[in-house]
Amino acid sequence: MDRERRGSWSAQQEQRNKPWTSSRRPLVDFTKNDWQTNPRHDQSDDLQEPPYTTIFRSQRFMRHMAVYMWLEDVGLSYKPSNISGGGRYGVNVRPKFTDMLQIKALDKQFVPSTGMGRLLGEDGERRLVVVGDVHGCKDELVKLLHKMSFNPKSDHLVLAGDLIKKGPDSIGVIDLARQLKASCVRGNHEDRVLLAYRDLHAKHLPLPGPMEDPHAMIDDLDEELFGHGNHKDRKLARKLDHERAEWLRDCPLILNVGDIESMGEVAVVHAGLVPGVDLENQDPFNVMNMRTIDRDTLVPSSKRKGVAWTKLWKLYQQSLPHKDRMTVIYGHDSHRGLSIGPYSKGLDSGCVGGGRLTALVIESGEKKIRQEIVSVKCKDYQSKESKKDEDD
Ligand SMILES: [Mn+2]
Repeated sequence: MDRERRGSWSAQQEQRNKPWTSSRRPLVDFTKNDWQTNPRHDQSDDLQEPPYTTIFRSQRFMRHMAVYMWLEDVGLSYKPSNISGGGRYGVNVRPKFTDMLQIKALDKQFVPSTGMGRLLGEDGERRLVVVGDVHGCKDELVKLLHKMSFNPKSDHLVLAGDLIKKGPDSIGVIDLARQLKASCVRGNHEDRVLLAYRDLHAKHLPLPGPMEDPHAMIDDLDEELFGHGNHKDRKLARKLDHERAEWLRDCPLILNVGDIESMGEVAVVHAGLVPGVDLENQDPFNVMNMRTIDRDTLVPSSKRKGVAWTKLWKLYQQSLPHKDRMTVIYGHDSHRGLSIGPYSKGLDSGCVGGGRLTALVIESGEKKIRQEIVSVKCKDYQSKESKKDEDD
């Protein structure tokens, strides 16, 4: 079918009158676009082809192509200048979330510092300890803190999201974190469990899912087939009491640690940040789920395949003056595992699946800040099946 006939309204009607089963065309073909019906769009102008052959033959074009292909080759096709000035990517028009805290600033007393005036702890230098995805592995968290002789009076613990789910003792991890007065950020698993918690305690139940009897009683939420969320999220949500749920809800999306010498401004998030977008405007879904950024469109994605967001993050930071650079500490990507770069520190080393639980320890000092990685081996709490199915 030629282009004109395909786009014309009468052709669409004709197609529409046929039984839909006989049509092999995608549904999008049946929608009517403005350019198809509005005479303002003069098709003869819009569709006129530029003289491509002349462009292709020009020397300047050939030269640009050669440089572009070289940049592609060395992985530098990303142009930071595209996203300066407040940023354009990853900023969706979205509703304001009222039950989620976007940013929290870490109390100044916990920020590692240098110089004679720095605060000292009970047993010497103060430390900031950031731990990646604990996923309910309470024993391992205890072992890790023990290994670094963690002292809650001089050290401060930050959990980089996904404290809960998958592992044996999510409630125990929350309780330990509260007892240690730890800071935290919201991971994709906290987010889902909090949504399930909200649904469980809502005065009005959400509409039933497609697999559910619309007259089902509340007890049927036990059914694994219930159309909303995941039964594992609901199972944990049911175990949460009001105080624990409130504590989780208070974990911000982004913990702004502040300036640390030699690291610049430091932020802790669960999955990642989109380069060039202010912290206030970072999209919550991306912050909790992203792993890669599409090289062509610069759209962030939770997919594993593609360019790691940290690669573009690093290029972007290097394009900024030193004083404006930012380091992100994150978790979420157990497939990449421990991943320490100059501007990003990835700490999810797959504890719950039999990997390690890892901490980045940042220590104050008279002359300089010290950074150290400490980790412990974990038991394997996951079946082969759930390793394949589950998200980080
Ligand atoms: Mn995660």
